[in-house]
Amino acid sequence: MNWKALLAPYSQVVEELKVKLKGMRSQFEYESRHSPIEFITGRVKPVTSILDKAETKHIPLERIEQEMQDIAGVRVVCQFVDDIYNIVDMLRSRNDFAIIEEKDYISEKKDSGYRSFHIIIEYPVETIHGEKKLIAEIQIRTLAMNFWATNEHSLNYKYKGSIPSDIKNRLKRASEAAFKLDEEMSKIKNEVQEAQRIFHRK
Ligand code: 0O2
Repeated sequence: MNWKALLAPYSQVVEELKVKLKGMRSQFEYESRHSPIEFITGRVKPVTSILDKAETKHIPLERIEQEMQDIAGVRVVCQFVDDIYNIVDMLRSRNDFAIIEEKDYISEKKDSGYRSFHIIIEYPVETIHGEKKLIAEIQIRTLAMNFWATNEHSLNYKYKGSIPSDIKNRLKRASEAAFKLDEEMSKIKNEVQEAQRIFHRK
């Protein structure tokens, strides 16, 4: 498998999506409006992770482009839960890619405690051989959800997917706490935004 050639267009997708989403953020700033986007990150899945996932999900290597949805992944991190749904609405109305699936792990969190909104898109990328439509995943989550997911991801890596049950329980409690934090922050959202506007003007 020529991984370099296979992954090059995915890396272009990630870069293009990052530019476009950062563009949305700047537009909010120019208009002195609260930006629903706190920060954006993106990555192409490392080959070792692709191979691991292909094995656990029984995806034959010749099918990974069709069946592995997160080879290109972009993450949008927001302050408030409402911001997530605003971004989802904005993404739904764009016409530079097609949404093929939405996974709302916020209204229905995963058993692990994971919360996030995933949008799977089909993105047309220009290559030297013409247009290629690639699948990419946009994950949208709050800072609190991101904090939890980052820590849980590290522990999963450390314990190779089998986190001891006492730590798992702690993670579930931490997920509840992150949920509560998001709820409490939503209640004082207007206050926070007003303070941020004043701060921004200075
Ligand atoms: P990495 O290292 O981030 O690339 P499914 O069969 O639907 O459960 P699928 O098809 O992988 O799983 O899709 P899903 O659920 O949308 O998950 C894709 C990505 O979401 C994962 O990629 C993670 O980034 C994130 N994710 C999903 N569930 C969890 C979770 O319980 N904890 C954390 N920390 N992240 C999660 P990868 O390939 O697992 O990992």
